[in-house]
Amino acid sequence: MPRCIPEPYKIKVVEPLRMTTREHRQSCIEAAGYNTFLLDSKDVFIDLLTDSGTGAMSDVQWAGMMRGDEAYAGSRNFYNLCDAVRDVLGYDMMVPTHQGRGAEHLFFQNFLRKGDIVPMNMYFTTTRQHAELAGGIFKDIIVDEAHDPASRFEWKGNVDLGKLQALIDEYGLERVRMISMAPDVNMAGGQPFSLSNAKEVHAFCRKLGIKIYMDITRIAENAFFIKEREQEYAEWSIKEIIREICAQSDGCWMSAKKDGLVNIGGFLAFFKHEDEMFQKCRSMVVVYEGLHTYGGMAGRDMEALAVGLREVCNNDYLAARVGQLRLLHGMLDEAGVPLVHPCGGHGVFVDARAFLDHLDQDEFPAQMLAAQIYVESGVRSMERGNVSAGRDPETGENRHPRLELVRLTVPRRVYTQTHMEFTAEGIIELYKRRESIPGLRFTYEPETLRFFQARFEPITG
Ligand code: PM9
Repeated sequence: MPRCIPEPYKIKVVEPLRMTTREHRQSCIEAAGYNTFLLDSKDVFIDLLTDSGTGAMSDVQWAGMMRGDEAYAGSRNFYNLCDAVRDVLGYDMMVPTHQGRGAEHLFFQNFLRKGDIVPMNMYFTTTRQHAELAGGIFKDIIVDEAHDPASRFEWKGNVDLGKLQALIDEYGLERVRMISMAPDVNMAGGQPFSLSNAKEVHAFCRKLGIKIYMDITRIAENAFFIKEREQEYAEWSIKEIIREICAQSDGCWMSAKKDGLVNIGGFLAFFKHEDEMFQKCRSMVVVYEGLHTYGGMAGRDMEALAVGLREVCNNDYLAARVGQLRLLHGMLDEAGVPLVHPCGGHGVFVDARAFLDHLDQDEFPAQMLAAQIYVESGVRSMERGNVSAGRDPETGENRHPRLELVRLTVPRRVYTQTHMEFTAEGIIELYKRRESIPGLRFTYEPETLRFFQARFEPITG
């Protein structure tokens, strides 16, 4: 078992968890149409559905909540948040939003022209949806290794500049006006890019006048891997690395519910030379989110985020967080459970295609595996495969991503080592009887972001 790294905090408030029987969980998953998003939280023992908005705030953040200035306009907490964004990330201007997809909506509506190509280091569900709604066409420019769960490559989040060049050759610079680069790439298994890759991408794009907008949702976790693995930055502080990452971009959006260490919130941020985009987004935020000095967040939420952005720069916290993930990853790996390697920054990803190798991808192995993990132990996880990828808007066919994964997403500062051990035990038990697990078929398929609300039934006989 990997050595554990103690958390640099102690527990002050506890929230009871309820263990249920297997029979109860079986009836719950059937009622939920085999979709873990449709389970009620009260029926879940350990909730590894997502790390989004599920973290525990610190005493300083809670104290900040009491300092919420709930004025409609010009709340002092807005200015505190602007200061934190400037200080930690380096961006000059910020537009608050209620969460990440609010920022994506404003960004793509204001930047894209119909038919624009949107190259990204792998898709993310809501990001691609908003790019497509604004008339864009998503293209994957991540390195090949990212699509191979077994590859031990340490920088699976890197952009492949050859793929970007091929898009420019095919569509021309008029249609490739931006790229988006996300740290700790979610759908690839929480895999980081290196700072040297970000710098190469920056130099390449600068030369051609292509803008770089980053989705910095999990930037601190990526910064931790850079400090750990990229010799040149070993002595840099996490904050210095974060600022250096952001310096490779023109602007960003963030779902603050992850590395912002808060339960709700998001924003767009830009450097000074992006004043036009900033003004456009600031004008539009009042239509969809709220006034430009709160953008859908309460004053107290902005204060908690201002504190969270500074707190997340603590290397000891990040070492313990990644250490906890490595513990879970290591226990499963030792038992032979197929996983995405190396262990990522926000979750442990099970290779469902290899786990249930008797199923076809159109029998939704990851969806079924997530359902079975819940029935086995009350642990809720999330499908990140065929269902999440959705259908190609042109052909109407399932997209069939190479990665068919179940994500065990660990909320920040919430669970203990024992919870990780319990989670591993349940999955290892399930692995021993994997051959008996059947596939699924849709009974209801929503048109957009289908993974949230789809329903399924087992394929029997
Ligand atoms: N991520 C996650 O669980 C929550 C919604 S999808 C199940 O991973 C990135 C990289 C994200 C992300 C959300 C968003 C959208 C943008 N970029 O959820 O709207 O991981 O705050 O952010 C989720 P919001």
